[in-house]
Amino acid sequence: MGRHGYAQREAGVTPFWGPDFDELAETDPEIASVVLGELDRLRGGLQLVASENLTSPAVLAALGSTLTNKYAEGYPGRRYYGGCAQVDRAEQLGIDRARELFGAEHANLQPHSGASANLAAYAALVQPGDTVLAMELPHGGHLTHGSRVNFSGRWFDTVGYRVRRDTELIDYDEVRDLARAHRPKMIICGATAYPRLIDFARFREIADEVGAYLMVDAAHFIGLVAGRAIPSPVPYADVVCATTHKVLRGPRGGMILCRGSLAERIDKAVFPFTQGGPLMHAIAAKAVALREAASPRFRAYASQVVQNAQALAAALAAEGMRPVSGGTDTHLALLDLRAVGVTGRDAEARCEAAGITLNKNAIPYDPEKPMVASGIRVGTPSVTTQGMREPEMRRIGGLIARAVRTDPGRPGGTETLARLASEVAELVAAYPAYPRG
Ligand code: DSN
Repeated sequence: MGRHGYAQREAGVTPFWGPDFDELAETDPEIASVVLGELDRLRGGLQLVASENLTSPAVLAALGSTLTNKYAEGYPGRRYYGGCAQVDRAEQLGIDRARELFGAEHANLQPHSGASANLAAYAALVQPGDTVLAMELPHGGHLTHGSRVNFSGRWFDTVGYRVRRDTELIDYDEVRDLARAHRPKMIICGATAYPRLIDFARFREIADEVGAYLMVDAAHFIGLVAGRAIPSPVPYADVVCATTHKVLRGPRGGMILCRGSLAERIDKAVFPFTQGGPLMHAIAAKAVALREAASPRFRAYASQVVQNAQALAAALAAEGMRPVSGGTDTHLALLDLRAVGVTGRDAEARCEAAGITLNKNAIPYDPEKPMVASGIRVGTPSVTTQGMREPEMRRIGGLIARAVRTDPGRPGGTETLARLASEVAELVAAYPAYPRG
């Protein structure tokens, strides 16, 4: 029984049967050591992967609860199983919170992931063989936006738009011209490596001109929308797909917001068309995260995430790493490393050796293959959750620059990276992830 259970029993209320690490350590010491090892990794290093965050203990408690046991195919009040009264409450609370937070007419919290949410949006809005216009992956899009190795590229006739070579911004005129030429049934905007705001009104205008649905893949930035740090796509899109585990800081999972007129199609596309039983523990945890995201504290957090990303991009620019598009308006920056003569792959490995986790990333018109890449992507959701601000971003910029320039194959390189790892450990010790009780 979890440590809270005893206090509750003494207080005369039903004890909470929650996560108990001692049970895990006894039953499966190998997995227990993985769990502890990962906690040490989070506590001991800098987490700069733009699509990650550190969920709250409340979210983790809902995730590690007995709600994982329940089959609940269907939706609140209309399930294919008995015993759903409690999970119905959780899902309805989550739906109501999502609708209120985002001003959406309808919300579906069942998608298991962002990719599952996107699959359901395709299933609801288009037929295999239809034309879909979306951003190319090497220009910042996503696998589900038409990549040939994904269902989207195999089952749909996808046409890709790019960023301009000179500004590295979306070329809205090109999007309009492609839409006029190809008459897509659906246009997708939203990206995984585009640091700037997207003009949703312009996309709406283009979609209306050609009679296309507009789907916004807000997986990366929905948390910034929740915190009112950037404009919302909800008033413009027919369907908004999102994840709940990035800036939004919830459990790993997906979510769909849409117009009321599309509610039935979206719900049927999620279940029964693309998924079976929903993960009720994850849905309850999404509800918790949505409650947290509605707080004034979360608004301050979201705005600090953007300020931190801007400070970090500026610090890296001062070290000779060029921010693609000149900077960022969001939680992430994409850095072109060609001027420092290091590939994205090497930069990622050197940073990892220094206790800094980030990812290599293609830059627009990248001459390198994706597994090598000329750039890195950095994001500030996790470090901002830890309480870091602009001065720490400047320090992190310096640490990244020193790590990137340190070749472990040269004499003294490994020692330099180990010294940098100690500096990183000292910095994060002042802003611990999951502080010890
Ligand atoms: N893997 C996510 C990211 O890192 O952006 C997108 O699916």
